[in-house]
Amino acid sequence: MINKQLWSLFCRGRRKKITSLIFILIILINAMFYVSLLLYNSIQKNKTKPWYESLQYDKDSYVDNSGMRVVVGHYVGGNSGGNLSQEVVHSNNYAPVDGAGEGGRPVQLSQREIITARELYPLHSYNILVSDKISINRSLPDMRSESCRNVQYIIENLPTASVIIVFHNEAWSTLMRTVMSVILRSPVVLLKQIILVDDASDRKYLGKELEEGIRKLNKVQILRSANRTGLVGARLMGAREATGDVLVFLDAHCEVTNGWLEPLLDRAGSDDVFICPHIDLLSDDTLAYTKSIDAHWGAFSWRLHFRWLMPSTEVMQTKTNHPSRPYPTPAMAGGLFAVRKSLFWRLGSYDEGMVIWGAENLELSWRAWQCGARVEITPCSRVGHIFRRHSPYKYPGGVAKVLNSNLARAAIVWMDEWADFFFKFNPSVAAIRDQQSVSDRMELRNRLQCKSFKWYLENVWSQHFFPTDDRWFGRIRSEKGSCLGVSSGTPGLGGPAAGISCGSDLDLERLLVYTMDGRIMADEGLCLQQGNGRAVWKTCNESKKQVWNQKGPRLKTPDGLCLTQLISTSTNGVGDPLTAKRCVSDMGQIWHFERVPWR
Ligand code: UD2
Ligand code: MN
Repeated sequence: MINKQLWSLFCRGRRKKITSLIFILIILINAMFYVSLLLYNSIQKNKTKPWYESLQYDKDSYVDNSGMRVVVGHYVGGNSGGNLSQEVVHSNNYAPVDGAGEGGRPVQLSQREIITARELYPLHSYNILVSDKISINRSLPDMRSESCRNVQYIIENLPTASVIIVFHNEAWSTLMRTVMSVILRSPVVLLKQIILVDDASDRKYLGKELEEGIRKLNKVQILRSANRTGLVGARLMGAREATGDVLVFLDAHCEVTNGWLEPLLDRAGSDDVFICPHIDLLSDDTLAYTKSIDAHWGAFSWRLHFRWLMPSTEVMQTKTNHPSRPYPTPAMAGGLFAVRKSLFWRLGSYDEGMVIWGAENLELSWRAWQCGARVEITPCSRVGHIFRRHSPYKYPGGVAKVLNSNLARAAIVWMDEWADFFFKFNPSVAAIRDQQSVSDRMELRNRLQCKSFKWYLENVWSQHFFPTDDRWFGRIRSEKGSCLGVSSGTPGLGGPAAGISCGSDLDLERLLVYTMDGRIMADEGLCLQQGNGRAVWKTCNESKKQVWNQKGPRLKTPDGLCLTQLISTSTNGVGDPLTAKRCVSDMGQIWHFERVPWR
């Protein structure tokens, strides 16, 4: 009896096992089939996808962790190849290697070449060895969106262009590649001329050898400035010679791509806009052409450093609905833009008191907006630019003096009470404030009846993070003794929030804007946000996680949690992490608002 039962159990068990086995096998076969199908599809897709689609953005130099912030110019004057022999400094070693860099691909060097490349790097702050291997006629990928490619322009109706490229000690191959890319990719009837302006370069190869390079290219001419004037002076020299309807400015280390010119001219024709291309990245190391992030516009920090930021929600919406439409930007990067010649002159061209490098891009952007024109970016014109980590050339008089006086000029003329804010917290710039003679620029502002900086902030950049009369400004000190603020590091990168030392009244790192809707903003557009378990500094957005309502000495989230400085062994709270917790009677939840006048 027991045996029978066992037998039937065994039998049932075995049948069950076999059925299960068959079942598992079927699932496995199906899964394998599905996986191979996926693999096959992705291989097929990759076959049709161009190689660059898989490229990552250059995170270090262009986009931050949250995918938003970027640094363009670094105000560091590098050494211009101090240890290199004169022969090396003055020679042009352009020797294109078949296929190198074609299609915008990166060029890899051998171990030995890498050593040489490193030695030569300070000459230009990019890899000159790589540049010299790439043909000046190389092909590039087409990074435009489908909808941009589909826009039809009636060429005969577009205005003509004078392309102006200023340079100081640029590499021969890089400069020539900029020129050739314009010639190769601009409709002949639209390109009136290319004007190269040599800002007193001393490299030998930029003399006869450069003239030799452009001799057979009709439409290209060189102007030479006897003295080092800087990019403003050089661009003005070019602009005065221009005969086209539209001035198109480019840096001397750019490569334009297919269809770059038409969208610029189409928009510039309207005579009320400074129109910029979408700037892509040419790697300073491999010269690979890389797509830059789609969602960006230009603005600036409290210290008036140019920054790429995430555009307003409204602009993002327009970009989604009309991907080929130009969109407004509070500021331009400065180097690459087109403008109708008549508008350029009518609006006061440039401030000729600005020397060498810097601040002219902000001055131009403020002037444009405040005086009735606009600054826009067209996503359909794509131009690659080598973003450098250091300036390779000399700043006569010193980099700080040059940059500070340019910034001071721009601030005095255009920023109204925010100029006082800028000077108050930048004493070294304030020290040279009175040395600036800007009466002609003030006169221009009056003559053009330009609007105020307040109008600009409210209407052009309403998401700005500057203090205003209806925002509180100052230091937020915890009962424990430390302050709220972003610990110094890479500008705009944000990160976990902790108490920092309170510093002095002039320390911008410790100063915060507190808005009427409860946002705690630091410089660089960072807002205090409740993250997972820990408060963090993040790019300001419209999320509720960035709202902290002041209730007595407490800062409360919309869910009623209290901003808390966690307890640690430190006595004053410096370094102690911040988070939002249930409100209790804890000194880590008590915050003192110490107002600091912002001007
Ligand atoms: C950015 C702009 C640049 C300019 C600058 C602020 C882009 C991509 N670049 O810095 O055009 O607006 O911000 O001033 O938007 N040059 C001279 N003489 C000089 C110094 C520079 O001719 O004394 C030339 C230089 O060779 C280059 C151009 O001016 O072709 C811009 O200089 P940069 O490339 O060093 O500036 P960048 O791109 O860091
Ligand atoms: Mn540049």
